Amino acid sequence: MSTDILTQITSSIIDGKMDAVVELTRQAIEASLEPKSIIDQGLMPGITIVGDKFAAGEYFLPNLVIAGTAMQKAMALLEPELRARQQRRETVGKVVIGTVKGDIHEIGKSLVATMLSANGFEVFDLGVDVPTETFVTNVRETGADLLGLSALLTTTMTVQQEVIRALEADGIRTQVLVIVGGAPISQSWAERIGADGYAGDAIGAVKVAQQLLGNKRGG
Ligand code: B12
Repeated sequence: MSTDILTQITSSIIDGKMDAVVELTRQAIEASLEPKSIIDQGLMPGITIVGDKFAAGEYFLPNLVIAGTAMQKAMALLEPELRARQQRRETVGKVVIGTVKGDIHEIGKSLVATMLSANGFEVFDLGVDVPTETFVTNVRETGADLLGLSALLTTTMTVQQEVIRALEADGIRTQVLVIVGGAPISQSWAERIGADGYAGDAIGAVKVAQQLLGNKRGG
């Protein structure tokens, strides 16, 4: 019965049945399943398959948005349970993310934040139109491993460079890995401004984040 609910959670994520994901998660909690098992054996396998299907061109952006939102809603139910059990999920790393100053494009940044969170990162989403100094302060205060900067406008992409300079001026650039993204952003832009990584979509962002952190920890 318990494995049944978990399997159903997995397939509901894959099929994009958002209400079913939430309802099954609620049922699993009521059936006293461990929150950690619900995440690791129910939700995670689903979101991983959705990511793979997106990468293979079999799924499209709406699939990713729906699955990500379903996962986020289910996690909102599970977080209090985890806290009550002092069983907070081990996080892969801390990420501060936001859309740079002057830019209010939010959808892509939020999708990247959701996918990182779904993959075990602790995410501090600062929102949109984020002042450069706010990025610096939050990186310092959270002790973030990674900083994600989103920019959708050719007029705001230069602000990514400004943030990197501000981190340098603050003396914390070496403590944090910076990844950049957004429609006008490219690998060569990332290299030019001294960012550590670039990804063109949310799945790529997760891969780059995992790789960079693996390298950092591996020495
Ligand atoms: C929706 C949209 C809006 C909405 C935003 C709503 C919201 N709440 O987000 C509204 C209507 C508000 C808007 C406003 C404007 N927009 Co607009 N907008 C778009 C549009 C159509 C889609 C953007 C989007 O959400 N895409 C879907 C998401 C999922 O994709 P994405 O953002 O690219 O994100 C993915 C990747 O880039 C990457 N990624 C994103 N962020 C990050 C971060 C990291 C760290 C990493 C690793 C990866 C990553 O992963 C994401 C997920 O796959 C684009 C066109 C386009 N094709 O991009 C124009 C576009 C970006 N907008 C444009 C413009 C000009 C504007 C305005 C200036 C219009 C105006 N004259 O007022 C204003 C700007 C306001 C401001 N100051 O920011 C231009 C930019 C042109 C340019 N080169 O500068 C575009 C390209 C349209 C065009 N072809 O002219 N916009």
